[in-house]
Amino acid sequence: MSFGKLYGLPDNPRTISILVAAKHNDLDLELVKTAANSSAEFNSGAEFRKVSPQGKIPAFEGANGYTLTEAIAIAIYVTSQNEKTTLLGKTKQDYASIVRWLSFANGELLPRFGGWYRPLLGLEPYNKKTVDEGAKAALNTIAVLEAHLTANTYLVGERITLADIFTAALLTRTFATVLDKAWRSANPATTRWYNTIINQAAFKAVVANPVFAEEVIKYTAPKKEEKPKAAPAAEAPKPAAEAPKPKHPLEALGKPTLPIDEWKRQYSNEDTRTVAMPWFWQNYNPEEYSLWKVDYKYDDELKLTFMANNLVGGFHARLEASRKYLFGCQAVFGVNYDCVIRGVFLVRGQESAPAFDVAPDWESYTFEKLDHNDPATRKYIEDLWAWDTPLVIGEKTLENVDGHVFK
Ligand SMILES: N[C@@H](CCC(=O)N[C@@H](CS)C(=O)NCC(=O)O)C(=O)O
Repeated sequence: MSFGKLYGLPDNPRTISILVAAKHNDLDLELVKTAANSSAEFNSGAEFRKVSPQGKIPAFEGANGYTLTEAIAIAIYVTSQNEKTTLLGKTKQDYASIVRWLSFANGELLPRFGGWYRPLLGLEPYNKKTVDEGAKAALNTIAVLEAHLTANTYLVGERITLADIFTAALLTRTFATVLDKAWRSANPATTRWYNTIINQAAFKAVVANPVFAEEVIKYTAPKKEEKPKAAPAAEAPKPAAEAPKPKHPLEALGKPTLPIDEWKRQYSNEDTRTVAMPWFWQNYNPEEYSLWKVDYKYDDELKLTFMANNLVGGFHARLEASRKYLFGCQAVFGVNYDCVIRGVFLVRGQESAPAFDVAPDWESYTFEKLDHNDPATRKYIEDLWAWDTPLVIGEKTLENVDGHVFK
């Protein structure tokens, strides 16, 4: 029987730390995939807020009703379920030192490295000066680890403890993005230690293919963000305030008999397979709407699944101007270095371009109109919208790792 639910994401470092600790104890935790975004719909909901008052992950809900937030607290709680665990040290001093490293990893290392890689990943606004300063602060902080591990095999005592598991887990994204080859050869002690920890069976069971960045990942500005060259003063355009607000081309189609918001409500509030989809097929009017398979053109270039997911999130954010005319899901299927982005959208009207060309990166996707009368196509649409089915491409079965709903 499951010990409880862990709300989090499979590639979220804090979530990983708890899953590995649980694995060490052979404790079964049910991972409930929950966005790392306290304003997301599920995170803001009253039910989740009972478990996680700030709407953050990770959050724990025991089978016995006990709830807990804060990664350190959850990791200790899960580890201490095994009375004989060695992961919490032998003495009071060991235990205090373990808590010291948990706190250092969670409160010093992770936020500083996040300040470096999050803007590079597009998760926070990019500003070169801030990122450079973030990098410096992060590297100064991890120097503490390198010094300690030059003199010690593990963080506390002579064997692996929760301090090692937790700190290594919190560094998974850091090694995947900014602690590149050059840094690793200049910091052999941390690199040796990290390799030892991630190669433990319990760690491998959670992170099968840990990623090592060859070079620090690069920030690439979304196309439309590039500022146009300054026009000569004489030709300066009129201030935007004077220009009339352009109408969306799909406004010309008038009001549909099925308001898209009604469908979005069904989708959000009802079980997708048993209630929402039957409702959709009953109410779908192909004269007012069309259905589209929307796939990423450059799957071969995708590397880490969370970066692919980030790409989808950015695309959806840039579709904002068409929110009244679109609904859809796009998901990342596969594993790091072998993943694809697939999606299905409901679009007002019979063309895809008017709804999608509000996003500068829409040309990175292919748009194929779907025939809703075909049973296999219907199943594909349902699978993509229900999030519960892996994608089969040829001989390969790719699991649904993450994604975004545009609604
Ligand atoms: N102090 C908390 C921090 C939790 C936290 O910030 N979680 C992030 C993901 S790692 C999150 O849910 N962020 C969403 C948000 O702040 O909106 C802990 O140690 O568990």
